[in-house]
Amino acid sequence: MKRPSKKIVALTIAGSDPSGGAGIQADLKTFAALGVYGYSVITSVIAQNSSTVNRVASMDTAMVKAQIETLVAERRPDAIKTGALGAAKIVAVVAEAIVRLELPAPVVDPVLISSAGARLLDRDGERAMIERLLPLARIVTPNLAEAQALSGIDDASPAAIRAMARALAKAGARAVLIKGGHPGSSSEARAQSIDLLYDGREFVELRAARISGGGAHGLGCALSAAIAAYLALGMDLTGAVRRAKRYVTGALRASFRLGGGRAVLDHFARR
Ligand code: PXL
Repeated sequence: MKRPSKKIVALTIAGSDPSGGAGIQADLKTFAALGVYGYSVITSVIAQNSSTVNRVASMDTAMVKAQIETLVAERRPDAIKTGALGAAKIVAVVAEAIVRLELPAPVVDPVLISSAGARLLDRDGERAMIERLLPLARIVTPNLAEAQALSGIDDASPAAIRAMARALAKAGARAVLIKGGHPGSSSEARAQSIDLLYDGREFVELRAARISGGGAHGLGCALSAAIAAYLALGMDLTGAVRRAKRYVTGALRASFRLGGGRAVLDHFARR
């Protein structure tokens, strides 16, 4: 009989994207690409492809709770990420489980609205995210629109973006990564994809050459999953974020289209 494995395990708690570009499916591919075993708890099922969201159904809270408890009874994950949570009551049940089961501080991808425009967290959920989940977060990874919604700061200047990062840290997140919100006006700045990392003390700008083509469906999912994977492997936070950005840049460079919608990442692009 085989002995229990020493394999590193990361857990994603997120929505299902049956088209495989985002959500649980993207997270599991990212974990696999980075050599980490994936656990996955589904919070909502979303009927979508790379261009349209047709229907969203949230799981009931007891089922979300049961999935987490059943996994943890056997093996504690080495890191956790959360993605689309659907409803305030699911945010609450996930936060409660993380505290009660003493799980690792999660990478929180505060998914509010899909790129196709569908709401993936209800309005009350935004407040629950701020009040219940951010105080537990190892890092929160909003895009600019999500950072604006969660901080209530309705501007996009570099000073405003720093204020958003401070506000989310004040809400309790131990670190904040605001993605792609640093436009700058020079052509040099526009040619780069700049993310802002704040650890509660200092700001670090993470730059990568911008890849033309309008991004890809599920980019944020892959980034937060990669951060969780690298944390699970024992990397420090800044190292995990830097490596994760490099991983998604490679996956984006190899992205392709399945139909008429947005490009999807090649999670297994050669690195
Ligand atoms: O990328 C945001 C996102 C997260 N989770 C799920 C999604 C999407 C976007 O479509 O479908 C399940």
